[in-house]
Amino acid sequence: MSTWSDRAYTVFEEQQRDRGIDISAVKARLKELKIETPSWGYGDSGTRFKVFRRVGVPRDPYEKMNDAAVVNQLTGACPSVAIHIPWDLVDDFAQLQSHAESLGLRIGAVNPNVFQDDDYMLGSVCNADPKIRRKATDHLLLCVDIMKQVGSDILSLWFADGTNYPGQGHIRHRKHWLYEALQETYQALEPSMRMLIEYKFFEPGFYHTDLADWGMAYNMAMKLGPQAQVLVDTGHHAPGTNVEHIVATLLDEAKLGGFHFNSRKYADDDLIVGATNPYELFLIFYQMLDARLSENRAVQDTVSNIAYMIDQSHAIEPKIPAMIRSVQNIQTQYAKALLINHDELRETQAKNDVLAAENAVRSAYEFDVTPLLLAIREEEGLPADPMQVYLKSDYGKAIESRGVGGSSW
Ligand code: PSV
Ligand code: MN
Repeated sequence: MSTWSDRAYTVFEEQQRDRGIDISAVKARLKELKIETPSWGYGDSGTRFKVFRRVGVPRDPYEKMNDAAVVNQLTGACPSVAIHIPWDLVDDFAQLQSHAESLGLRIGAVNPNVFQDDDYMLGSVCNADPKIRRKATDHLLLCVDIMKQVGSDILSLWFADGTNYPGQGHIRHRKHWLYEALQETYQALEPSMRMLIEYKFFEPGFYHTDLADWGMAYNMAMKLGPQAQVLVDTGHHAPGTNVEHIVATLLDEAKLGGFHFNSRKYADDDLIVGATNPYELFLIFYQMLDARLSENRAVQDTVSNIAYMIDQSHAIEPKIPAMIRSVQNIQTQYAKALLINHDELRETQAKNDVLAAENAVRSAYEFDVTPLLLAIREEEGLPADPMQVYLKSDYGKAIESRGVGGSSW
C-alpha cells in the first residue's frame, strides 16, 4: 500500500475500534463474500428498442467463461458463473465445466429460459395449451439434468408468464398450472439442490404476471418444500417498494434463497448494481447482517446460504469493466453495512430513541471504506484497483479479434 493508504487505513481502523467494531471480523466477512456473475452479462444485450452490437463480445459460452475468469482474477470475488439455457446450450456440458474449472471457475445457477421460444408467446408453464405447458416443464427438467452434469446446486426460475388484458387468461387456473410444473420439477431435484423462485410485477405481461411479487413466490416455495426458496431481484419491484423489508421477512421465514443484484431507476432497468440506489443495497446488507445475529438456527442457516448473484444487461457500457464496477459496488455497500454497531442499535431501539437508532444505521453508511477495501485486496494479493488494471491490460484489445456479433444475451 502507498503511504497515503497506509495512513488512511490506520486512521480508519482506530476510528472503528473506538466505535466498538471488530475490524478483523469485518475483514473476514468481506473476504468471504462471493458474487456470481451471469453469463448473459458478458453478451450483447439492449433495450426493447435496440441491441447495439459491440466489438469483442464473447461468441459462445466458452468465451463468456474466459471473460468471467478475468473478473474473478481481478476481484477475487466471483468464482462462479450462472448459465441460461438455451443461451448457453453446448453439446458437451462436461467440457464446458472443465473449461470453467481450468480458469478457476465453476458453473453456478442454471436458469431455464422459457420465454424466448415462439411457442411461449402466450405463456409457458401457465399457457392454456397443455402441449406448451408440457414443453416448458420438460425444459425445466432438462435444466435439472444439466445441473447434474455441471455439478450445480441452484435452479433459478423466472417466468415471463402473464397477460396483457383483463380476461385474457384464467388467473386461478394459471396459478394451478404453475404449481404443477414447479412440483414436477421440484421432485426431480437431488437433495443437495435448491430451486429459487423469482418474481417480477410486470413485463412482458402488462396486465398481470403469474408470479408478481414475493408473496406469490413465497406461497409456491412454502407449498413445494424446504428445497424451494424465493429469489429477490432488486430490480423487480414497483418504485418505492421497501425491498429490505421483503428481505428481512423472507430471511425470518427461512425462505430467502438468493439475490439478483442490479439497480433500477424506473423499471427493470438491469443497470449496474449500486449505481442509482446505493443506500438500498446497504440497507439490504444491514438486514442480512442482522439476521446473522438471530437466535433462530433456521434463520442463521438461511443467511449463510444466500446465493449472491448479479443479473444485469450491459447495453451501452463495456461489459467486463461494468461487471468489475458492479462487484466493487456490492463490496463497498457490504463493507459499510459491516460497520453498523448492532449493540448500540439494539439499545437505541429498546429505548425507542428514533433519531439515535436511525443514526446508528446511517452513520455506518457515511464512512469511506476505501482504505479498508484496499487493505483487504493487498492482504489477498489482489490489485488495489481492479478496474485500472483491467483497462491497462491487453485483454480488452485481444478480445477485439472476436469482432462484432458475439452472443446476444
Ligand atoms: C427477468 O427480468 C430476469 O430478471 C430473470 O432473472 C431472467 O432470467 C434474467 O432477467 C435474464 O433475462
Ligand atoms: Mn433476475
